[in-house]
Amino acid sequence: MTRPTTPRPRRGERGQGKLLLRALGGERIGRPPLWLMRQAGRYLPEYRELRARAGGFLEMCLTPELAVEATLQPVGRYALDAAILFSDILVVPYALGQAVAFSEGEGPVLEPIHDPGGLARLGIAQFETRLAPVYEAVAQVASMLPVGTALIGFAGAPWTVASYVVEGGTSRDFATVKTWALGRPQEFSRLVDLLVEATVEHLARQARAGAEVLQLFDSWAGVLSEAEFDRWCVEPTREIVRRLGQVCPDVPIIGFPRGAGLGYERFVERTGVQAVGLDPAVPLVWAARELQPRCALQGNLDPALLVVGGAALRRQAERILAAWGQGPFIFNLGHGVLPTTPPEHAAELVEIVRAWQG
Ligand code: 1CP
Repeated sequence: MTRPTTPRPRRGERGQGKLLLRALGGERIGRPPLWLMRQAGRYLPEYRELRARAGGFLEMCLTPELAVEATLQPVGRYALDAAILFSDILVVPYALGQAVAFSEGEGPVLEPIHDPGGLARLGIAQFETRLAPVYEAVAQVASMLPVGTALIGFAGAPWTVASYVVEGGTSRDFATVKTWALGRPQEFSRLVDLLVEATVEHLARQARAGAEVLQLFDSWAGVLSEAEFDRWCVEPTREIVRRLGQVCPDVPIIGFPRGAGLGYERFVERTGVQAVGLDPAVPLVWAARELQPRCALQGNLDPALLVVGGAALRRQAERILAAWGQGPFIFNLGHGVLPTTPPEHAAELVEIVRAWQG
């Protein structure tokens, strides 16, 4: 493949020269772009310090100065090719009217909803007002990023967000949400339809405020059987991608149906995403052959290797680069940075990827 010369990007230009956007445009790049899921977070001492000052986690997401600072922390520390907005997938149920809290050490706690009575309490009336600070944070970050760094906005995909809405927090077996989805699918689809609408709104607003790429996190897609995966992951994602294509056609979308296994293939075929995020279990050769001809790949280093560092980190990073660096590819982890990660290991990874010559 020939490599077109890159025009030098000017500050504020809606960046054609940015490596991330070039990879999402289907280009194979000598040194792939790199960012890390959950790149802002507890493994960084400056994040822990900010978090202690901020008080609650939701307050941090909804106070533009704090969200902006957290977003910029990893970008200031490492030479990453993208910033991802500091926020959370659970701001959507919060803005729909559900009580959402983040308790220290316990993760998110929501007032669970599992029937039409509960559904009736949710609505989009307050949505834009409640999330206005998030869009303000996007606009501020967009004006502050270094030339060449792309800004990613995000949301949870409907199935994953529904799992928190229904279970009331993190689940081990997804028994309540699956019982609803399998037992009363017509009723459950009302929740999913509402989440599709809210997600489109939320992502379109981030794009309008300056996000150049959008990622949809379907972190719990891997617990669904084949037909359910189609109905609650693939189809809602396809609808979100279709609707965003009407309102912000130039903004590429990365889908991440974590744990989808062979289902990744159908996800890529049906949804129309520009890139797919792959978890660490996905075989490298299979993905290069079956998925990469259709869209850009993103992933898939095991986050535990970033905790380990050294030779083991280098060996697997180079395997991934060799397997996927020949096509459109964005280097990333296969899931979020673990809180126990030594910050210097992230710097090692940045060096490995930047030094790679495909
Ligand atoms: O106390 C703290 O500091 C809170 C820890 C934390 C952080 C740093 C939470 C609570 N959310 C976040 C930020 C966050 N969440 C980002 C920021 C941008 C980044 O740097 O990447 C993003 C993209 C998310 C997305 C998110 N939140 C997902 C999808 C990705 C994934 O990890 O699977 C999910 C499932 C959530 C829910 C959530 N929020 C927070 C926690 C601890 C959880 C997960 C709990 C669980 O495992 O169920």
